[in-house]
Amino acid sequence: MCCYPSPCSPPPLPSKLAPRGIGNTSPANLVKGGRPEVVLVVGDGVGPLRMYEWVKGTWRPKTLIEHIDNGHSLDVLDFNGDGNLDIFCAEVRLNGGNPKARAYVLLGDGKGNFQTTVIAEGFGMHEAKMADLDGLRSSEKEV
Ligand SMILES: [Ca+2]
Ligand SMILES: [Ca+2]
Repeated sequence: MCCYPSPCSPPPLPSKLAPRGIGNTSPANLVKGGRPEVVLVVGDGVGPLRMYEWVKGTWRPKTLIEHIDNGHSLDVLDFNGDGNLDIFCAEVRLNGGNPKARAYVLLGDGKGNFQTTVIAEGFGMHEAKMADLDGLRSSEKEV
């Protein structure tokens, strides 16, 4: 298992790769093997949800969702219990802004590919996390 900082951890992302505004970050081994990947989303602003993979000495970006509006919630866990890490991301709906705020679950295949599902729309979340509330290895939404 690699944890930053350690000899097997890649260096921090260059600031030019980070999204503008206050962003949420989640490092995790979304592509099995190798070093952990980093998932970034803009917290205060509009921008993409991206995963960065360390490949041949550089961070390779992959856009997972092009448009996220104030993505204040970001979490990585195995949502469906298949052994591959998944991503949860949700937008803010503050004071009536962003009336179609969405929450997403991206089911990973352990190879860097994801199946994206909108699990809620018009229901804003702030700093929401996913948790297994019943111990059955499936995650329920905790807000
Ligand atoms: Ca990896
Ligand atoms: Ca999974």
